[in-house]
Amino acid sequence: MSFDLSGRRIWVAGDRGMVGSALVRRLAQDGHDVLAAPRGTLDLTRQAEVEAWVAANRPDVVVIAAARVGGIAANAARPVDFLHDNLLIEANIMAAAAATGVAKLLFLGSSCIYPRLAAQPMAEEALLTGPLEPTNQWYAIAKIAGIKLAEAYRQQHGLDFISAMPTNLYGPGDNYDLESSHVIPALIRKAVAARDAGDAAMTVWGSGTPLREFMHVDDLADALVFLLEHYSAAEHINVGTGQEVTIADVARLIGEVVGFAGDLVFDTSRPDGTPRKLMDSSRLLGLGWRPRIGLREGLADAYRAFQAHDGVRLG
Ligand code: GFB
Repeated sequence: MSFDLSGRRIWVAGDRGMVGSALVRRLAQDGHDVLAAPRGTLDLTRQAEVEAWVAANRPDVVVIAAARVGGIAANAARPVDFLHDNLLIEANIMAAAAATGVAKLLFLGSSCIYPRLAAQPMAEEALLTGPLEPTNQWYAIAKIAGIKLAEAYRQQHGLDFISAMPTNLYGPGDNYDLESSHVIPALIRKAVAARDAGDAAMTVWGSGTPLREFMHVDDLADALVFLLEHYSAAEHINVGTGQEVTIADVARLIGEVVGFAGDLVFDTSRPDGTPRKLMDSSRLLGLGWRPRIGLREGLADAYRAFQAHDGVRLG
């Protein structure tokens, strides 16, 4: 299938976030303009505001890149925000998009939708086959509801709503707040601080043994454009690199990238989360898409963005 984005009115909800801004950059490379609500003018958790904005701006294509997101500690600290706000954001946007009759909608989930102990690598069929990882179950339940809601709109109203499940992401525009961020921005910031202070060691949460699959957000943005153009099916589709690394190894690599040669100290009072989270992205690869940015190169770019304060949020 081929869907032409040229001349479409494209709305990237969440265009100021790490994923949304990367997608806007990628769409601009192909010459596409995107609609954007001026900062502070649209609260996506308010149904009436979302309906009014969509009715006034009449997008043809909608990407739901807006979400309450955060790392392992933020998920544990703010379960209501992660469940309630994400349910409202996705439900409001899909309802408004359906009411105005968009040609295509792409919903974004996360690899944490899969069961904690799912067989690895995790294929799309692993959804709802077992219990979730407790540290991010609130976010996962909201994202599973979003996948099912998109599927329901396809089934009941015949709309071209699709869902993509990215693996763990990092890159320019990330959140670097040490308590609420994901692991890569936290460790870049900690490694830079330890290097500058001449510290002998830096602290890494948990045991260092969990495995994660990381993707640079520019690769994700490229995959999302590919999916808008080439994917139309009820089933969600995984977006990963197929490469996994332990937290200890990614911490060492970050040390190398930023020039911190000290030791790692593992703080096991902090949670590990799910032991392993590798996605099976063979469905996407089978359609012909490939990631391009290796982990070392991607980390160097994230460090560059951090140093340049390029979209960096320090909390
Ligand atoms: O990236 P992260 O917070 O999220 O943590 P998850 C990944 C791993 O890195 C965990 C360890 O084992 C952490 O204990 N880690 C080590 C650290 N040092 C640090 C640190 O300084 N900060 C952080 N944050 N982690 C998230 C979910 O799970 O993944 C979200 O909570 C979402 O809902 C996201 O799905 C993609 O990979 O464990």
